[in-house]
Order: sequence, then structure tokens, then C-alpha cells
Amino acid sequence: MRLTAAQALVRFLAAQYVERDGVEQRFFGGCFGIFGHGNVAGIGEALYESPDLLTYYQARSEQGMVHTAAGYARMKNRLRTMACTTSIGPGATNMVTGAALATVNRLPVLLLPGDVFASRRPDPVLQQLELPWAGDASVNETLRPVSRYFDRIWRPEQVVPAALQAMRVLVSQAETGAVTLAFPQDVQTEAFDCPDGFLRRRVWHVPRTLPDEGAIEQALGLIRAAKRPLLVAGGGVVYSEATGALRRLCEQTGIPVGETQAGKGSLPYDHASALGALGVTGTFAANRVAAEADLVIGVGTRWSDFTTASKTAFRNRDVRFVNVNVADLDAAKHAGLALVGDARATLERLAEGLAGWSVDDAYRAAAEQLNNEWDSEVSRLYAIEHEPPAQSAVIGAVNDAASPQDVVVCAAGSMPGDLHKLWRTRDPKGYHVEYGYSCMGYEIAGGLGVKLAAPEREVYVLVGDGSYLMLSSELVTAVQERRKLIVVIVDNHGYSSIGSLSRSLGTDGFGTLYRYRSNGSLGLDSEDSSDYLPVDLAANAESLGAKTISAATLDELRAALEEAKAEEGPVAIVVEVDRYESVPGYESWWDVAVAEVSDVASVREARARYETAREDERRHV
Ligand SMILES: Cc1ncc(C[n+]2csc(CCOP(=O)(O)OP(=O)(O)O)c2C)c(N)n1
Ligand SMILES: [Mg+2]
Repeated sequence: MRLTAAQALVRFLAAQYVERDGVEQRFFGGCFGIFGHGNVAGIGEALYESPDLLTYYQARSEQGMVHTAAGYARMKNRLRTMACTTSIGPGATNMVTGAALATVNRLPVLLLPGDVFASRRPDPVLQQLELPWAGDASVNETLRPVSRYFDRIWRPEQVVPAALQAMRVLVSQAETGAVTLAFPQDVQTEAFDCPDGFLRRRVWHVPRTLPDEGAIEQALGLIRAAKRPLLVAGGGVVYSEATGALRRLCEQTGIPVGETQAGKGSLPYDHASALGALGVTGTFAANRVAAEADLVIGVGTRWSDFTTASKTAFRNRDVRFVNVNVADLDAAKHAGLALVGDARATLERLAEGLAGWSVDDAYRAAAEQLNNEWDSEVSRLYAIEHEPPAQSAVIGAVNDAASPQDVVVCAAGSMPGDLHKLWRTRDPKGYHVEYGYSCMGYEIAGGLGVKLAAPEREVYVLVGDGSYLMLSSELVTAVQERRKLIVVIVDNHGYSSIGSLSRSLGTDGFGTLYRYRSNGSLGLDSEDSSDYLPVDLAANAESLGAKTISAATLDELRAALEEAKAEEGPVAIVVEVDRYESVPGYESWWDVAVAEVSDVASVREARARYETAREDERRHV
């Protein structure tokens, strides 16, 4: 059939399905885009000519739409995603941050940036980068290092192998991330004889691979010999739909579980084996058990520094790691015994091999007691009542208002750490904090992706004032799509998380408040609120089409949340919080480098503390 390269690609994308456990789903839920030259008459024409193939979603920011696709993919456990089409130049490079987020979090997104004319007839075309030393480079080169697969389609018939390679990577649970097919604008419009086979319905099987039997036997030996084993549940547990298998394994063996940000919700918060969040933003329950663990079984975790408290969480001199992961990159970390395989299949296999074995009763009981003690701490922090409200009380109010299956979404600032510690998660998909890239601006855009993926759930987006100001425009897209989000904008007049970090490192909150420049100084932290910048976040959200409610007290917030639940469309609730009433850390540390020499006494003191703390850092080699 004679088709343009763009028409062939759009038809191909519409015909891709994935299947896992016998359940088939269409892989692409639609195509997000912003048109300009470079896609308006190529991909744009193909989508316009056959609107039933892929639903087209018009976005407001290219970065935002990639976040939406990533949020959607995460909510769909990586079995579905969206494509994103852009013009050439700035439209394309605006996707770099979104691509990095998807790749870091191992979430599939397909990026289709426009590119300069392959023919070079209009040379240079508007927005073309000209490098004197490289005729074949364009700005899309910036997408290479943040993509798990990159190709540029120089000729129309090349769309066939490029699209097949793209799908191979997108559906691979080990390889997945951002995939970029840079598409020169003239090539998009050129016709070729497209083979019928390319356009047929194609089902990609997602396997549940088991690790090598020898490795399983070794792991079983290590677990049986352990006295204080700890299981660390990462995002892979959720993506693999392994939460049931995890629960059975824990109940059978008594091994307690700590959770990473992406793995939070692997067990319900009140399960007897649940120690909650682990690491820098962890609970004392998980961090105490981690400190003494002799065997750590990581399942579906990439072992980020937040999870390991910069390699200070596991203090037992003889600690060993067993890593269950589809990706050998992650399975090999911490000199661990690598169990390369699917989380669910592997946990089931381990449970089988551990039949009749269990940790001793005292260890099992200690985990349960820690769970209870931690929950009392959560209750204490939820119940703090003063004005302006403490952030922990805001989290408590939202948690109380939400139903078990509702979803909380967040990404950067002080809120993700507080949520990791305090959110009472009751459903494996109820907690959606993007902390691989911790990208300010993900919150609303990613939340829209969650809502598109799960319209039956209420989606609560918790967003700091700084993150809101960085990227709020996808609120307009939520209005356009008639998708409801409850966006709680938590205002503390600037970058409070970084302000506290800065104070702890001796630099006094420098540059973290939203305030007027005075006496030549900008944003030194202080209690003086008289010169905060007059940003009206409620008016801002309202101007984008959301219903807006301002809440000054906890009671007003509770009432606002009830009112929001009854609404049809997006709602923004603005609540000011106490900038200095923060949730403490619980027996953990984060490695942030401090200047080795400084004229500032507080920095020199921070450096001394830093050097002492660093002595506890392990190598795990
Ligand atoms: C895109 C991006 N830029 C910078 C940072 C570094 N950073 C992390 S948190 C933060 C401040 C966030 O401010 P806000 O959203 O108001 O949350 P708060 O810290 O006040 O809770 C900054 C600047 C980041 N994570 N992402
Ligand atoms: Mg803030």
C-alpha cells in the first residue's frame, strides 16, 4: 500500500498490542502533541486523515505531555503508554526532561520529535542547529543520552525497521524507557510501498521469566541461613503485579518489608510485616531493621541513594544482598546475588523453595510491633493542629478524605519525603510519587496521565508552590479533556525543602524564598513574611479553568476536600503551610557534598559533620 512514512507509522502504532498472563491490551492509549513545522503536515496529516486510529490529545507543554505519558505508563504497569509528537527545534528539546524522567524511572514513552529536512533543501530551516563540524547533527542529539533507543528516520521505508526496534525496547520490562524516533519533516510526508505485514495487528508477549535455577538455589540457601532478613520492595513489585505473591511470601516466612518510593503500596500500610518507607525518607521501623539486617532481598529496586540512605542504611558488617530484577543492571548492584527475572514469578518460586522455613517468632513479632509504633507516630503527625497548618496535617487531611483506591501524586520538594513516611497506602496503585527523577513540574502533568489511565479513581495531586509555578499548564489540558484532578497546592513561599537542606549545610536557606530583593540580598531564609512575593496561586489556577478554593485552616481544608469530591472537573485547593514545622528524619542520612574550605563558619561546621557522617558510608562491593 502506498503510504507516507507518517501514515505508515501511525497505522503501525494503532495496531500494537501487548499480552501478559493472557490479557491483551492495546499498547498506545493515544498520541499527545503540539504541532509546528516539522510535524503539522506529516504526522499531523496522518492523525487528521484517520482520527480513529489514535486519539489525539493537544498538550500545553512538550515536557508536560511526556510526563503525562509517563504517568499513564506507570499507572498501567508499563503495559500501555502514549506517543508524543512535536515540531522541530524547541518543541523537540522541550521533551528532554520528560525523556530523562521516563528513562530514569524505567517507564515506556515513545517520542516522535520532528527533525530538519533530510534533503537539506531549505538549509538552514527555521530552528535548525548548524554545527560547523557536523552536518548530520540536529538538536535531537540531546535526546540520545536520555533514550533507551534512538533512531532517525532518513528515508520513508526506514520507518519499518525503526518502528519494530522501538516496540522491542518499549515492551521489554528490562530495557524500557524513553524511545525516540527523530523524524525529518520531509521524510514524514514522503510516500513508499508499505508492506502489509508491517500494518497487521501485532501482539507483543511480556514474559514472566524465571532466574537461573542455580541462582535460585543459592538464594534459597542464603535466605534459610539468615536470622534477620529484610525484603526491600521497589517499583518492580508493583509493575509486575507481584503484590499478592509478596504478601504470601511474607506471611509464610515472616520476612519484613521496607518500601522504596516506587514500591510504596506493595503491602498495605497496616500489614503486620510492613515496615513502611526505607532510607533517607524512611520510617524508624524500616531503618532500624535495615541497620541490623544480615540479608537484604531487593525486589524490583534500582537501589537509589534515597533507598540506601547513601549506603548507610545497611550497617551489619556481614550484610549480603540478593537482587530480584528483570534488568541485570539492577540485579548486579551491591555485589548482590543476581536473580534476573520477573518479580512475581521469582517471588512465587522463592516461596515454594522456602516451604516450611520461617524467621523466628521474636523477629516476626518485633516487625509487627514496629509497624504499630510507627503508625502511632503517623497519627501524632496527622493530628498537629495549628495555623498555618503543618504539612503533615495536610497530608493527614487528604489521606482521610481519600478512598483506599484513590491515587496521590507528587514528585519534588518536601512533600515526597513526608508522603513516603506518612501516607497510609491501602492499594498498590494508590501511591504515585515520581522520585526517580524527582522532577518539579511532573505533578499536574503526571497526575493527568494517572487520571487518563484510571478514570474511575479520584486523583489527588499534591504540589508545592515552587513546582506549581514551574509547570502548571497541563491543568488546561485536564480541563480540555474533562478529566478531574484534585490539585492541592501547598504554599510555603518557595523552595522549603532546599531551604532546610541549605540551613543544615550551613548556607542559611540562601536563594530559596520567594521574596523581593532587598539590600542586595535575595531570599535569605528568615521568619519575616512581610516581603514575600505577592503570587496569587488561587487566582492563577482559576485563570487556567480550574474551580479554586483557598483554605487557611485544617477545617477549611477538610471542607474544601469534601467540596472538591462533589465536583465534576478539575479543582485546585490552595493551602498555606507552616514553612518551619517539618516532619523529622528517622535515623538516616543523605550524602550531599559540603565545601571543603569556606570563609563561613557554619559551612566549616557542616563540613566537619559531613566528614564524620561519611565514615558510615559503605561500599557494598
Ligand atoms: C526541575 C527541577 N529543578 C530543581 C529541582 C531541585 N529542587 C528539589 S525540591 C525544590 C524546591 C521545590 O519547591 P516546592 O515545590 O515549593 O516544594 P517545597 O520544597 O517548598 O516543599 C527544588 C528547587 C528539582 N527537583 N527539579
Ligand atoms: Mg514550596
